[in-house]
Amino acid sequence: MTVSSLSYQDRADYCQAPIAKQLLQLMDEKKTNLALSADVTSAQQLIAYAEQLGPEICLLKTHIDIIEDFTAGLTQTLRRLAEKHHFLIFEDRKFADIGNTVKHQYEGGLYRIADWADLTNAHSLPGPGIIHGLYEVGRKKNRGLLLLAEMSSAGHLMDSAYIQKTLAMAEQFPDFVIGFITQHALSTHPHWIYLTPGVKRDAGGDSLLQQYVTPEKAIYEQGTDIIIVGRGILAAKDPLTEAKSYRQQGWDAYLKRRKAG
Ligand code: 5IU
Repeated sequence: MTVSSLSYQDRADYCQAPIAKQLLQLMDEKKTNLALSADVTSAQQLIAYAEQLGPEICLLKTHIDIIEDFTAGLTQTLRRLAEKHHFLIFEDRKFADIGNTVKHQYEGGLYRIADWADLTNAHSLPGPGIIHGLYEVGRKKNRGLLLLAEMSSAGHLMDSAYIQKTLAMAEQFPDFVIGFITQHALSTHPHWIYLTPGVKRDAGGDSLLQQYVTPEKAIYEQGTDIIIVGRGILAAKDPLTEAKSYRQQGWDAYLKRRKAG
C-alpha cells in the first residue's frame, strides 16, 4: 500500500499531533482539500469571505498583519465562523527569528496569534531553536506548525539540500510540526501534510514572480494534500462559484491519485 492510495482519514491514525488528525478527518468528512488564502485588508472583507466561502474550505489562511482595522474582535469572529462552518485557521506568519523572539511574536504583541490560529508556519533557516520557541507557546494550546520547505516564487533559494534538512528538522517535533508548505510531497511517511500555494486554474504567474500550478498538478502529479488559492478565487467575478470549482478540481485530483495508488 502506497501513501498516495491512503485516504486523509486513514492517514490521521499516523499523526501524533491532535490538530493534524483533526484536519485530515475534517477534510474527508467535508470532502474538501481547498484552503482559501484570504489576502484582504479590511476586517469586514475577511469576515465576509469566511462566512461566504467557509462551507467550501478546510482551511482559512490569513495574513493578519495586512488588516488595516484589526481588533481582537476580528479574531473572535473568525473563531466563531471556523466552528460554524468547520474549517481551521492558518495564520501565514512565516516566523524566521531566534526561538526567544518568535515565542513573543507568536504569543503576544497586537495579534496574539497562538490564541486563535490553529496553525502557523515558520522558516527552518534559523535552525531548530525557532521550533523550540514556537513549541513552548503552541503545544499546550493544541496548535500545529508547518515548515516552509519550498516556495512557489521563481528564484527562491530553497534547494534540495535545504528541503531535506527541513524535513529532518521537522522529524524532531512529531507532536507539533504537522507538515510543510511545499510544491511536492517530500517523504513516504503518511503523517506529514503538504500544503501548496501558487495554485490557479491555468498555470502561469504574476508580475512579481509568483508561479502557478493547476490543482491537478499539485495534488495528483506532485502528491501534495491541500491547495491554497488566493487570487484565483478572490479576483473572480463570482468567488463562490469559483471556490466550488477549485474545491471540485482539488477533490477530483485526490480521488484520482488514490485510485492510481
Ligand atoms: N504563499 C505563496 N507562495 C509560497 C508561500 C506562501 O504564494 O511559497 I510559503 C502565499 C502568498 C499568498 C498566497 O498569501 O500564498 C498565494 O496567493 P495567490 O493565490 O493570490 O497567488
